[in-house]
Amino acid sequence: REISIIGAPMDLGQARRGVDMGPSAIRCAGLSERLQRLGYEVYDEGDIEIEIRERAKSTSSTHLKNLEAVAEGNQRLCTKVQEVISLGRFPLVVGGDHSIAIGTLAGVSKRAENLGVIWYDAHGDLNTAETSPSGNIHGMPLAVSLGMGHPLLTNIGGYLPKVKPENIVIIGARSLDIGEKELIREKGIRVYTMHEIDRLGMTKVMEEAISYLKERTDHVHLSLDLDGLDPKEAPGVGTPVVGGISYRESHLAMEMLAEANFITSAEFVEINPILDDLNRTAEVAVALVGSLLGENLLFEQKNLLTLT
Ligand code: DIR
Ligand code: MN
Ligand code: MN
Ligand code: MN
Repeated sequence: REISIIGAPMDLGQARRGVDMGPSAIRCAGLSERLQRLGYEVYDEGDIEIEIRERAKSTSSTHLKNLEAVAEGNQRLCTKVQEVISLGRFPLVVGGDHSIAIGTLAGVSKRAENLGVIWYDAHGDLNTAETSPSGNIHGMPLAVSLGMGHPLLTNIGGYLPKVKPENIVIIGARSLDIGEKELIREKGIRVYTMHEIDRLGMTKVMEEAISYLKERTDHVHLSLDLDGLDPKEAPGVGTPVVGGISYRESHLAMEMLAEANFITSAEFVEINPILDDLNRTAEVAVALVGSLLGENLLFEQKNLLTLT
């Protein structure tokens, strides 16, 4: 019943300025008030220290951008997430670019041998140093969590891998690089692309995803990249891709996850307020957090989720 908000103002995993202001934008959109209104006890842990871009050049010979600073920030995030978990609180991480999932997953997966992961994203984030077309680490966190990638990233938390391929479900994919497609096939990762969402409908997609994970685990992390939604509804993201998941489909997905009552940690990432239309994308994120944690349109408060 206790939630810790952890801000991760990371912008070093990608090229565009402003995504480090995401945690602030989400707080402005009323995140902790929204959760308090639902009846949770909310602790804002403040922000993890992240190096500023001007000081974060890569020193080693790698094309991975800002490698050392991304790794250091993620190690700090991992430690903070573990501390929050040891206090019995639900870690709710707000970004920052998606490279922070490396630290979040390092922090949450130690307690669960079979952590499930829902990756709600337009992208697969399954690139490695070899396959990445950009050198941007925000395109790599899911591969890193599988134990693939630069050792400075895969060894965060001091163990690897963090997740098994059969415990991952990707939802909303519509922009996958060649190496990512190969990895998906090779590892047998379950992916619901926009094609499956159009064809089956979000209800069926979520029913399948939930029963697939329920058979395997009772601890599931939600990693939600706001670019999974359509840019018409969530414009404040660095790498928008047309043809995305709608606002209502996303609420439905969150409400079904609330009913499944197996989400034990979550992160909302890639909100970039300087690319946004006012603070709309952060407001969407806060509304989705509400649905994920049991908000109901007809009642002031529904049953609180167990969260542990
Ligand atoms: C692309 C973009 N696949 C890359 N990835 C993004 O750079 O690896 N992930 N935008 O969210
Ligand atoms: Mn992503
Ligand atoms: Mn994405
Ligand atoms: Mn438990």
